[in-house]
Amino acid sequence: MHEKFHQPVDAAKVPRFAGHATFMRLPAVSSPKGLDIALAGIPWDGGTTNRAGARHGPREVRNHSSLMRSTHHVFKTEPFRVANIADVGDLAVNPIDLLDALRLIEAGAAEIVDAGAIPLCVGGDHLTTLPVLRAVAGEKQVGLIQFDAHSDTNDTYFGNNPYTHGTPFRRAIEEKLLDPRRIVQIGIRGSIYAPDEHDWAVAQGIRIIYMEEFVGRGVESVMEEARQIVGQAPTYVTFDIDAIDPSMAPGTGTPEIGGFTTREAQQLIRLLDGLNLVGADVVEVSPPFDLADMTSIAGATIMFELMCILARQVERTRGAAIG
Ligand SMILES: [Mn+2]
Repeated sequence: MHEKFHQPVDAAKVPRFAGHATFMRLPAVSSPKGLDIALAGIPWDGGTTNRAGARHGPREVRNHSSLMRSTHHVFKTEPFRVANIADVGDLAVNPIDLLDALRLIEAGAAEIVDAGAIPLCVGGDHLTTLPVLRAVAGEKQVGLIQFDAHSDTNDTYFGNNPYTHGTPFRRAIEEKLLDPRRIVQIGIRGSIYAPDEHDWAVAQGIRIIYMEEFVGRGVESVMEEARQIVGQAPTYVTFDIDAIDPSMAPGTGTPEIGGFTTREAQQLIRLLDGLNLVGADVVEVSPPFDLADMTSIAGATIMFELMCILARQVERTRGAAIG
């Protein structure tokens, strides 16, 4: 049967462990033109303050994304039939020059946005989200739903260095890429540097939902509030794999116990359905610290869940355009 969109390699014909490792076993394409959703790697961890290794995330997530099948079992959505999706490769990076890396990543993300595709990126450390936000925000500020153990709104590290994976969302607010009143951070926990560490973020209007509050309220209640905060205006979703408990996702740079189960993570993402998303990412998968590939598998599955949400949005938008 002729398909109008890119299709993954059929696992009934070529086993999952064979062939080229691309995201979701989709074709690797050299340009995002014609795509609805562009899957991109950002193999860069130059913003990491402690345990480096997330630069190896995209390659291993590609490998383990071969476990994903064609249909979302809850929505019954077939993402590859309702949206044109492909692996656009890794965005260019520079492992020894932080500012050049940020420029290169922004340029790569801008190519995706300019082609009219929605970027779904795999980091890389969490600083990789900043140049992607520079590309997607454009004229208008966007909202943010952030699943994370850490707020990532600190000011500077090691003297006056403004760019680390602990600072991206402070920079994004200063650069007016994000509307801080439309930011919600979910799953924040762990020891902090000082009692007032989150005061700046709260003063900007960011809604921080600590893990303790999440445990008391549950998935539905928290996501109902998150959806109200971002509304129907353009919103970016960022999923730091350290939001998940290190017993289920140990391969990450800054593990914090007391995290989400992988099942809660899936439930949280499914409740993003119906929002107006301009991009999404999964960051901080660090294969050198992984055990039995469990973090890469979790990362690939989170990516699949996000891809299905984006595909459903593409389908809705296309249906509205046709009338
Ligand atoms: Mn983070």
